[in-house]
Amino acid sequence: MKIGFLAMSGVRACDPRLLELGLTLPGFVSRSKVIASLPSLGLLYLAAVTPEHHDIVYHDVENIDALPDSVVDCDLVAINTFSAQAPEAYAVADRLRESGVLVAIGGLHASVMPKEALAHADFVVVGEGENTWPEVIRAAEEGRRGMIFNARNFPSVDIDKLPVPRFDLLADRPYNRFTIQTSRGCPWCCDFCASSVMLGRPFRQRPVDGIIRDLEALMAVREKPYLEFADDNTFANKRWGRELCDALEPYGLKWFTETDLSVADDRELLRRLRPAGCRQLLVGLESPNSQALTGVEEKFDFKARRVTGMADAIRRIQDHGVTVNGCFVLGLDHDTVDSFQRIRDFAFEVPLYEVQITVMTPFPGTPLYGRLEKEGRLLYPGRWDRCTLFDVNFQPRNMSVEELQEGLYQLMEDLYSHDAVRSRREKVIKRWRNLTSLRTVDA
Ligand code: B12
Ligand code: SF4
Repeated sequence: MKIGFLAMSGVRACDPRLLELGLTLPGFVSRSKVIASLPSLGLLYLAAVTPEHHDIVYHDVENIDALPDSVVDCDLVAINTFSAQAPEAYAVADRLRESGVLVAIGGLHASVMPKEALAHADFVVVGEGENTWPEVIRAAEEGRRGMIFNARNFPSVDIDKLPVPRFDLLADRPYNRFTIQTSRGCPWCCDFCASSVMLGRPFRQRPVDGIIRDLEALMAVREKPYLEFADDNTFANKRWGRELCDALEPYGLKWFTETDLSVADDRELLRRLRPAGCRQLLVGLESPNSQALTGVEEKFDFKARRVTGMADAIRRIQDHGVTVNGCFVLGLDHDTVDSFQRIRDFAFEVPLYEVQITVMTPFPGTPLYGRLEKEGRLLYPGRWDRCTLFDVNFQPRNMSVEELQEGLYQLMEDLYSHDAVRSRREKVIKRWRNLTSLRTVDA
């Protein structure tokens, strides 16, 4: 069979004002451009477990009206879904099926809405795909259709034995960044988290030599790739994190990843990050107000407990030559209209080199979604295209929808304007110039 792997690229937002703002705000646009050009690692893993006798093609599309012929003439096409692009994924799937192509849909959204997805596909996969995908192919070959495969009914994916993602399929593609995965899931349990609650139980880290094997495979395709780790929380385990840094250092690459604030507790790990190539850590701070965070992380109230000392922890990380991209969620249940000002002040006072603000988003399948649904606070149930992290989809508890939207616009202008970005960054660099070890380095 000829098998296609189809990823949707690009960032999404429905609100036209946001799109308009995004086009003019450099801090926002530069990050959007970067992330819009990442390949789909999930599909590259599926390609890697596809039996060798099949022909395979990988494509990503931003404009779903322009499907390449090499996809349309496939026998079977695998499509990945995030909630925000699920309607587009379904539209593409419908079109492919009309042309006689078999379609398999998987990924985060299909994993929580499998019946919905099955209306647009011949096969739907719930959960991780490495062990289920070969079965889907077999079913396609045997003429079976209309099936939901649940990874729970297959042996669980052994993270120590992940195949090398098929980076070779990207050889002629214009990506500027590439993802590698070092771990799956996260030890924490935030009620709004759409990734680790669905696919990440339990939290698993890969052996370091497996990560290096993948890196070398990637470097055979792109000599000096800029890496983003497609992880939820890379440095949850500090000892393993130090080992990973030691192994990465000789490659002289630059990379970015996501982790929690506890990375700042381990000075030895901090010392190894920059030499290993780490240039930025994205950290979910969510709010500078511990009351707003109470209960958000459901196991140990980890996030609320980290608010004291948050600013110092960020400075400690940045003082090791690694910038912090601090992420804040707007519209938490304890947030009021005053919360926007607190975030703005915090970002400039620390200062944070980079800031990301998103709106609290009830993704289907999360505890947050269930709670807001019960409380009758979902404004657009089923409008998955609005699950962008930027569009307001729920009734906030302590402000109106309009106040939340206005707060987002204003904060975007305040944090992402040329002057704001330059001022925060210059302060970080100035601090570096006073540190002997960082006197000559750049971000
Ligand atoms: C890298 C990344 C991106 C890249 C994606 C590149 C690409 N073309 O795929 C970029 C930067 C483009 C991106 C964009 C967006 N992202 Co993003 N992103 C991630 C991140 C950090 C890692 C994803 C990843 O590579 N995972 C590793 C791979 C191995 O896992 P996987 O993709 O889930 O695939 C496995 C299974 O799902 C399954 N599978 C997947 N597809 C299929 C298909 C078939 C047929 C089968 C059998 C199996 C299968 O098998 C795979 C292997 O086990 C996640 C966080 C996370 N941990 O998932 C957020 C995340 C997926 N992103 C998110 C969001 C909200 C977005 C945006 C909507 C933001 C925006 N406003 O634009 C956009 C969506 C735009 C779009 N194009 O769809 C949310 C999605 C929540 C949800 N339920 O939808 C996440 C979970 C972040 C978060 N915590 O909120 N993102
Ligand atoms: S810390 Fe981040 S990745 Fe981990 S559960 Fe919370 S939101 Fe998800």
